[in-house]
Amino acid sequence: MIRIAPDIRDALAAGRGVVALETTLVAHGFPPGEGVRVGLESEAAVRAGGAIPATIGILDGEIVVGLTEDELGRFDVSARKLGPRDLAACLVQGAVGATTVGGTLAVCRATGIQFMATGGLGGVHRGWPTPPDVSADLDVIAQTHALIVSSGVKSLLDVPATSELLETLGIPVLGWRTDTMPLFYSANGGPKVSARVETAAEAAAIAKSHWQLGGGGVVVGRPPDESLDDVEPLIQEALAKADGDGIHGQAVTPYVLSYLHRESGGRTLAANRELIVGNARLAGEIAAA
Ligand code: PSU
Ligand code: MN
Repeated sequence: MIRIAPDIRDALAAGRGVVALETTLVAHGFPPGEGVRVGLESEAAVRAGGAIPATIGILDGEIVVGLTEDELGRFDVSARKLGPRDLAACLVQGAVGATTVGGTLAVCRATGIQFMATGGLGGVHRGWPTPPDVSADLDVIAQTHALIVSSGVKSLLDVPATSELLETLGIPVLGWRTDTMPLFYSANGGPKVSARVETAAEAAAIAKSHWQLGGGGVVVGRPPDESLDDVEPLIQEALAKADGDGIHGQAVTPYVLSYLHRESGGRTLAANRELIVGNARLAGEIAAA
């Protein structure tokens, strides 16, 4: 079911750092064409950090670990968005499938990949329990021996509730040179992290001892280099619009992200691209450490 590119297979066998990258943000997080560029820049950033990138998605009935540039080009808006529940149906039905954080980590678990980078984690959607929409990302993170670098939880969600749930699930949230969880586009105002880290070696050592103690996923929250602190009113507008347009479930996040990219005059798009590439670089450094 799984095809692993030779360089990744060799790196895993030799115990070198491999960083998984997802394809949902490529297919559904950016305007057409832009997502592929972000994916390729992320791969280069992982290499610059000292590790091997492994971009993951489903093509032609196979889970591909280490997509080529041509293959990555097939991940457009027509791709299915794959949470962990969606992998098997996509494989059997031969569809193009873009993995979320949860879908990607399910593949990490099957292949022994221990590191991943993304933009923002899924979590508890605002308004819980109507609807009772909690991203499958959280459950898979709790169950997987992997360290995920993100800019915290996407701020279109209920971040304080997600932070509580991360604690309940026993998931450490390490602040990268910060005491608070980054708020995706913004560095400021998030809930407290469980511990602050200053170096890649420190983050790697904490993950290693967490795993030796039988723990699962570890989140490293890296604040965006340039903080956008005025996006909240736009987020509220976007969520109201999504509700009015009858957008639910898996479609909410892509709808809101593209609304923000459009209505902010491209500011959130630039911020999102930069934070994803920066997270990939840091994940490469931690994986190498
Ligand atoms: N980070 C981004 N853009 C994205 C995502 C993360 O900057 O589009 C994706 C990830 O794939 C994550 C998903 O798993 O959003 C969460 O979607 P949901 O809230 O529907 O579970
Ligand atoms: Mn959901």
